[in-house]
Amino acid sequence: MLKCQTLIPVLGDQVTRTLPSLMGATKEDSVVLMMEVWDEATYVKHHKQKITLIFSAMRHFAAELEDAGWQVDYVKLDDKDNSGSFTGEVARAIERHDPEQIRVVEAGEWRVQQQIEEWADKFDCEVEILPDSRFLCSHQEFRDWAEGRKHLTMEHFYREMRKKTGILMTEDGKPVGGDWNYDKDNREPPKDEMDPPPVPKFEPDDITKEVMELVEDRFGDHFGNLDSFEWPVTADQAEKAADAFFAERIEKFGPYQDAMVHGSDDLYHSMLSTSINCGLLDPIKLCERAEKSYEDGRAPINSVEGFIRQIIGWREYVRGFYWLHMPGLQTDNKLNAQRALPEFFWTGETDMRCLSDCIRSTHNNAHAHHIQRLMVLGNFCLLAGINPKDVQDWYLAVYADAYEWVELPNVSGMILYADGGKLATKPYAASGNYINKMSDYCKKCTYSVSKKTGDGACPFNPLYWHFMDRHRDRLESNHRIGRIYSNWDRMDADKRREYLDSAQNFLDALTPADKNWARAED
Ligand code: FAD
Ligand code: DLZ
Ligand code: SF4
Repeated sequence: MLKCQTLIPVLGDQVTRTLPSLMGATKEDSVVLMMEVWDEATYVKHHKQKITLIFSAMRHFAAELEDAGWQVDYVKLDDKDNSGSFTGEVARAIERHDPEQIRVVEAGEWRVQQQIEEWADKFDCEVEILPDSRFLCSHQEFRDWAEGRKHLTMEHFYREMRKKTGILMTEDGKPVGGDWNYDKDNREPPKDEMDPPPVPKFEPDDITKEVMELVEDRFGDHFGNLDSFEWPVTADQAEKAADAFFAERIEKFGPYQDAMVHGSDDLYHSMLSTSINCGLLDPIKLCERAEKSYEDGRAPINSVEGFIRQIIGWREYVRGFYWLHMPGLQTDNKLNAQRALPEFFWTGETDMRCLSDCIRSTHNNAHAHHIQRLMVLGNFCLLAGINPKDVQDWYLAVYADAYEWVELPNVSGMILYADGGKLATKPYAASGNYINKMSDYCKKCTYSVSKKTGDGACPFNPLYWHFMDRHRDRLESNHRIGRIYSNWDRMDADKRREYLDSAQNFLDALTPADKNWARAED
């Protein structure tokens, strides 16, 4: 087997042509190691489309590297001696190549980083762990920013990132357009005349088809539908998907960012998170393209600023937040939520039309857009008091863009308030009113959104007050939410009882999932 000086392991979310470990390495005396491993494919039972996306992107990237003259050692899942783990595969590769050095980019996830940090002790070669320059803000920079702050407000962090990049900044250091944030213009409900252009879909090629067969064969019992797999799996395809977004959809991205339409899964969203997170697209370049759309007069400031804020704001912020609070974030449960995830999260079988539509999209596409994840699925889990572990596992398993560094802060912090308010200043709790305002779901729902309690009432209505009532001690002193309690106190006692009884009846009738479908059984 080929001997080399440097072994360069490239993980499944590192399929980036300009990956720091590849830059500056010499092709002649390096071997790039890519590994399909059982541990990664099953630490949660990922959606079939997610495994297909990662394996296919890895196989295409390996072929691209080989074409560019790299020596690639690619371990397939079904290779006879595959050990099933990153560390096991690096050990085997060391035997094959006898390297003097391992050069690897830090892992996105805490779990994997723990493994990488053990390599220097385990193996008889030097291990260099490089920072992941595909993010704007390093772990240390985020820690420095967080140091001494009472609250880690995303908006403050975001302004620092705007200044750092100069994106949407004037020459004299002011935000372009005069405001930092145009969110107030980005809350349009859906309109009948909305006609979003279709998102480009990519027919599976032979490599992807082979992976799909493997996934059906080895992961057939995982959640999700593989028939509709059409995600970009190469950098060129991802670039085409980005081109279409900037040509056709960014203009209306802002106004309809929070809109939801039954059966309409993309609307004006970019649908680029799967490509950004595995490394096929450069997030900063996307922000620069968005800025250019504004400068060229092709998109309004509220759309462009909104898109850029999601990326250099939220995306960078949640990553910094994750590394600052791990591993504790995984087990935080400050609201002491103990209920099991209902079965319908896996089957989609519920009369709640909003939830069934979001779960349908999740099952068919391994995707749901942000407001569906936050204000329908997430809001339900918060109000119903579903335990954080079940919710984390579900979100990590079912979305093709899910990696723990981005999923966990969104789940534990943003939707469940399980971190006690470190990320969000208040829980994102809402009654059916909000969903009715921002979607067309309620019109044809079995439940009536205007009915507050009793048979046929939208379950979100009583659940909202049940949640508020049971967490009064913690939430009443929160100045952003506390005044709600004067409305509650103004209701007569019978009405309050009706709300609480309706919610309790609904909760008692929920069927819990018969097992945690996101975890393999021991
Ligand atoms: P767009 O609406 O077009 O937004 C543009 C980009 O902004 C996205 O591609 C993404 O990179 C970034 N972005 C937007 N919102 C967030 C956010 N809250 N956190 C981080 N990045 C953001 N996003 C993931 O990439 N992976 C996840 O596992 C994930 N889990 C989530 C769980 C919950 C409970 C919630 C509320 C949100 C989650 N998000 C996650 C954020 C968001 O829902 C997705 O990034 C978005 O739906 C992806 O679709 P899009 O590319 O069309 O996004
Ligand atoms: C998500 C995933 C899956 C399903 N499988 C693999 C794999 O077999 N090999 C691999 O290198 N990466 C995989 N990934 C992505 C990794 O989980 C991801 O690189 C880590 O989360 C990084 O911390
Ligand atoms: Fe969802 Fe309630 Fe509207 Fe039905 S009525 S779609 S359950 S918000």
